[in-house]
Amino acid sequence: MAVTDHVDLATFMEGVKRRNPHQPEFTQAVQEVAEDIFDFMEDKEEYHSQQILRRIAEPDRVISFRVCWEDDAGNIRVQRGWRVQNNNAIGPYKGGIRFHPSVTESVLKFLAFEQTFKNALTGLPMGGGKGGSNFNPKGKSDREVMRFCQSFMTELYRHIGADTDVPAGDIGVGGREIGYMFGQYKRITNQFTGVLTGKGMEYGGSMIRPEATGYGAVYFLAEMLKHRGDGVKGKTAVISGSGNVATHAAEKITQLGGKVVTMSDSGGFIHDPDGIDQEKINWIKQHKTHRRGRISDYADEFMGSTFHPGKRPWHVKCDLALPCATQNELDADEATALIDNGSIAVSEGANMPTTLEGTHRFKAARIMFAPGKAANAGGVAVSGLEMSQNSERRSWKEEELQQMLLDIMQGIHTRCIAYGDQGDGYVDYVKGANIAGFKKVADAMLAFGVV
Ligand code: NDP
Ligand code: 2IT
Repeated sequence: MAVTDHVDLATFMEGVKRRNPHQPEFTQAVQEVAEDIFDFMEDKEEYHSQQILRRIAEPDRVISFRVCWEDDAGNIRVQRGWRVQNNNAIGPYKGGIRFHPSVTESVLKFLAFEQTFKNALTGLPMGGGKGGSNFNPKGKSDREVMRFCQSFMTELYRHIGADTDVPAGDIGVGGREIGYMFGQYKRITNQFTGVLTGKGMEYGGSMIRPEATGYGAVYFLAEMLKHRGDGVKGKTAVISGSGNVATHAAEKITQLGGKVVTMSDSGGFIHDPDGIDQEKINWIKQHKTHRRGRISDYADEFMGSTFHPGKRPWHVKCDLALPCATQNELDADEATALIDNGSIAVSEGANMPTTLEGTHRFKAARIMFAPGKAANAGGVAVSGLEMSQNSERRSWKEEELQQMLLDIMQGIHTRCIAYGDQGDGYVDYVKGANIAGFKKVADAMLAFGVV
């Protein structure tokens, strides 16, 4: 007879909050998943008695370390680095690295927790992890970024490996940073392995990895619309962010015949009622990624557009909304504004961009709402394909990879329907994604016994 009581959701969450004080992002992410999983587990004794959710919500390990580096002026700078290895029940830990001043243990624990379900949803054999640092790449020279990346990897290298833990990019970590980190890993270990993904094409990277998250988020959106007999063509989209995910989401919306009217960064948003076409998207990519400029400059460059300092774009009327910047960037009132303005679908390119209350409002309004763990899984999915190509020591063709990405996003949509279809025409994609992701990880954990 099991000695463990069946706790209810409230008691479970009390425990999570007690054990993780001052970690609001982490407890928020656990709450959002637990709300669905407790319903699902109702009649499943084994998940309860084996404490599966409690175990997934306790990272396998959290590694934290000091990162020292020297800036161009000769000052010694000290940053914090982390790698959260959340769960490797179905494959090596896998997930990005974020460099941003807002990075804390709580942020990385939430991201690693989410990643565990997301990676399971892709159908590929990847566990969940996330890492990063409170390093701020803004305003730093290339050499400063290089020295920081080398110092970061000088500690991280001992915790990762192609079959152990495979990091990639995230906010503030793109091709340049992956290059510096891969170079340092190779130098220290004298091994050329697929230890990172998002690599350059010259040294083991995969075609379409840069595009995959944004494209995937739009493929998922298109699947949701198709399920209702609709499509992206002719629709107006509001997008936040102007980095990797946002620009590629904008590109795919445009390719499918939609019109993107906003993009943003941490300084505010630009509104272009004429539409942000491919030429303008190319300008944003150049300006934000290569010149490391500000989105506000867009309004000086393109006639008819306006910049709204310190504001977010969710009050602009649209059919489709794609939050693609950061966590908690769309709150309850903004969710209501979108609903009141007639938006029909939201696809989260970012991780947990909608607050818990915002999510509840979208669900209550029964609009199509794709949570990040489903909608933005295209990036890590192509990372998984990059791992396969590295293991095989060959590269697949772009057309093959495009098709695989589309298939994977359609597969995730099908898995969400399997557990999220409410039987009355409404699909609760949050519930579907949480349960489908949980079940795969949970069943693997049951097979391993108590570990
Ligand atoms: P980038 O660094 O390329 O771009 C981030 C964008 O978000 C920038 O426009 C940035 O503005 C803005 N932003 C970042 N932090 C804040 C903030 N605190 N407030 C307002 N704006 C902010 O990152 P990505 O595009 O790669 O990542 C965006 C989101 O997508 C993140 O949530 C990430 O976790 C998620 N994601 C990324 C994947 C990937 O493959 N890259 C995969 C799956 C999810 P500014 O320039 O002013 O900093
Ligand atoms: O949040 C994410 O899924 C990512 N940042 C991508 C992770 C990866 O390993 O490609």
